[in-house]
Amino acid sequence: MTQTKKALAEPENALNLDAFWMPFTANRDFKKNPRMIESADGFYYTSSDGRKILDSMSGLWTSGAGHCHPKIVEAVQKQVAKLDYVVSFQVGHPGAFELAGRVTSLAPEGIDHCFFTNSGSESVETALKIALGYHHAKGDTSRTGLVGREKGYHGVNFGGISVGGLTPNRKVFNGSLLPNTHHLPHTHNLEENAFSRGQPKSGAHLADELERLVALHDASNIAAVILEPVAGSAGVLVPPVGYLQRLRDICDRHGILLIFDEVITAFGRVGAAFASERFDVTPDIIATAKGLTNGVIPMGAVLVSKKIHDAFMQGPEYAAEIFHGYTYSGHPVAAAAGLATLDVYQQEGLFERARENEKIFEDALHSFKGVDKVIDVRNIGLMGAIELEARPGQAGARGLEIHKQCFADGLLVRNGMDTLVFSPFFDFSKELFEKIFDKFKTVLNKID
Ligand code: PXG
Ligand code: PLP
Repeated sequence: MTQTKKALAEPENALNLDAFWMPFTANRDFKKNPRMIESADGFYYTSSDGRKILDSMSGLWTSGAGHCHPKIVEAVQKQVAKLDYVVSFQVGHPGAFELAGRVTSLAPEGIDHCFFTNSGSESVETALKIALGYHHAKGDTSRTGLVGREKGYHGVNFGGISVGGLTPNRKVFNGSLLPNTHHLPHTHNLEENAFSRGQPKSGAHLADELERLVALHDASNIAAVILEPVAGSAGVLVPPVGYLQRLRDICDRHGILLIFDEVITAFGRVGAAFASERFDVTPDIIATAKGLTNGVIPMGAVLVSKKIHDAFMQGPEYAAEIFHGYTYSGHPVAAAAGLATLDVYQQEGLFERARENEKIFEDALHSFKGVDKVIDVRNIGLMGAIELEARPGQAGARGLEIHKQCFADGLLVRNGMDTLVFSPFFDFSKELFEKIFDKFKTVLNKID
């Protein structure tokens, strides 16, 4: 080790900020004035300088049941002392099987099987590979095309950014994206739908763009369509009335699989176990992560229909049916966190609490209609966004400044460029909603 490297490893230099290259962060700006969190409890974080910070984002859409929930903490502590790790290739442990059963029992009718991953990005890659493998298993080997949507977010791996539609996440890698990927238009339309409460009225016809892609490429070359039922990262884009059903119908007509990326929307965020349930549209595959373990231990799950699973179950019984899996698929500590999380959701009636709180949240958000700089407000379940006009030539600057000022004032809000995104805890009280939006209003008035 060089002298400098040794010095960096000394405990007194633990707060050297240089080594950690932070993800999705303006690193140089952050490190000049770091916003550091030391601990969490319930709805609040505590910062390094000892201030309580109200979390308006439930982590990163992850922790709807509240931070450091004692039942989940206890389950994790017990499990890590009992069985820390075992691979899920050719051996197993009961927790993963139990969790797969519990998760699929919550899923829509016919979605009966569960493949474990460690993140949303891995769930997306897994879902896309299962879709391709399904058609291959049926002898439809030309069905390799994948259709995503503009403004879609499907994680950061190569498959996910290929079907994803957020330009900053794609542009540097544009020459290396998966071939044969196509995009539906997004549904964001301020002229027709600004300030919609819940599902916008206009836009179902945009699903028909899938027919155009089929006409151009032929259905025999298209494996699957993937989309978020409600786009989260793009700033809460709610599906227009009838849009998802129309996509389902077109997929059925042409033998195309429909994948819902429910990494954000599953496990209560839209007041139901899955957005598929809320919108009454059942896809063939559902990608999940985040709320599966309340964010406590990284874990994702891909849920698939019996039809898809069974198509793989052929060939000699001694052979693996899918050559895919992660070192940590079905990790025992993550599985324990998942089981405890599902218990908490059920015992505390948290999906119902999310549904009950939807109206309070909606009214609080829409009270910003008509406020200076606010150009749209949109919401469904406990997902909400307030979109601000960008400063001329400085897209994102106003949003970041608001995020920083809110943090200084004891509120964590997430900005995606100039859109402020809210994802409250399921069991919030009316007082806490008021607290968030009073603080936010004060900051909004302060920042030009
Ligand atoms: N799909 C969707 C729909 C997501 O929201 C992922 C996949 C990827 O999950 P992992 O666990 O690999 O990050 C996500 C993740 C934001 C934001 O600003 C949201 C996510 C990630 C980063 C930022 O809303 N969601
Ligand atoms: N890279 C190397 C060299 C590996 O050995 C492995 C797994 O064994 C991986 C990547 C994949 O890691 P994971 O299974 O955690 O996704």
